[in-house]
Amino acid sequence: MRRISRRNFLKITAGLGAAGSLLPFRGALARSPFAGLAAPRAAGPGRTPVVISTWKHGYPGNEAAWKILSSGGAALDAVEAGVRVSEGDPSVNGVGYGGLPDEECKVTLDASIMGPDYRAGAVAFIENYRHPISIARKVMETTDHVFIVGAGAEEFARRHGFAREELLTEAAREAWIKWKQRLSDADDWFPADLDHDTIGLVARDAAGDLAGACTTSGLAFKIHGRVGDSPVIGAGMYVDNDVGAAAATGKGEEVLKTCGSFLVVEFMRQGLSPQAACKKTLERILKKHAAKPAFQVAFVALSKEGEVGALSLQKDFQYAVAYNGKNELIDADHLL
Ligand code: SD4
Repeated sequence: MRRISRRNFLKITAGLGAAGSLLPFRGALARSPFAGLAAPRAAGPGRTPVVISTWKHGYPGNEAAWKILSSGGAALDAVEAGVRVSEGDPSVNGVGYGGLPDEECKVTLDASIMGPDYRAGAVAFIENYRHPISIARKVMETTDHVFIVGAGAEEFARRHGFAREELLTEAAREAWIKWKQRLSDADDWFPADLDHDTIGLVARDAAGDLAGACTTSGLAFKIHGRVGDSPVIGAGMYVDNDVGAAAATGKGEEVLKTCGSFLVVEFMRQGLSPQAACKKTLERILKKHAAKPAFQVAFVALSKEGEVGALSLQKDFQYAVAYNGKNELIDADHLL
């Protein structure tokens, strides 16, 4: 996997002609072979598949999504398959199996999914199910509800045949013990030294339809019962098939208060590019804080036309973009 900085990326893309204007990050992507995958089936100008996702594990997530999109599959199937990769990977400590536990050493998971037909499903505060995204999809497809939480969501999953399992890995348990040992009066349930990991992944298929998925174990060592932005439609993720899609990562409380992903899509509706929409949304968050915040928030966004954008408050946010048979991990620009 090759990483490029945004600055280099901009250099690479400088000089692309007008024909490149619909293509997300075309120059950069053209340089990175996306091994073994076929070229997308384009359905006309502005109708090629695109996937964008958060963090470095978005890269393998994009691959799984791309496999579906490149064979003509639906964006909804692609986003579910994409984030399931992180959910099943124990080395990703903010999602699914291997996710860091809450303050009671319980792994509680949140997820949301939304399709092009304005349907959505979500679960939150759910334990012992590795793939909450698929449970969220079941909520969407088999009920007229959108959001089921806690014991009710677990029972819903059990009845639909999802397998219960222990999700706390040895590494996550040890991390919890270390956190416990270092607890002090100054602890605010927000350990600054842990990476964010939530995967938000949005995609467009060859038919031009959009879908999004977001899944997380939430903030490490959170208060038992705490739910962040990720499973909340419009906060952690949002799709409007007429306009665009967006997903968030970082401190969920800030994204919740801003209705972050919804706001990104609304700014796109007003005519902003995905990049400008992410920027304006992050500026909205900044405006509400007198002092320079220490927390991280980042967005990825995708327009109906297939343009992508990504931006974070703090440095060290990475996102992955798959387009035209290529996949690329990119260091995002940041506001602070
Ligand atoms: C949350 N937004 O629960 C999530 C955490 C996150 O990467 O994004 N971590 O607040």
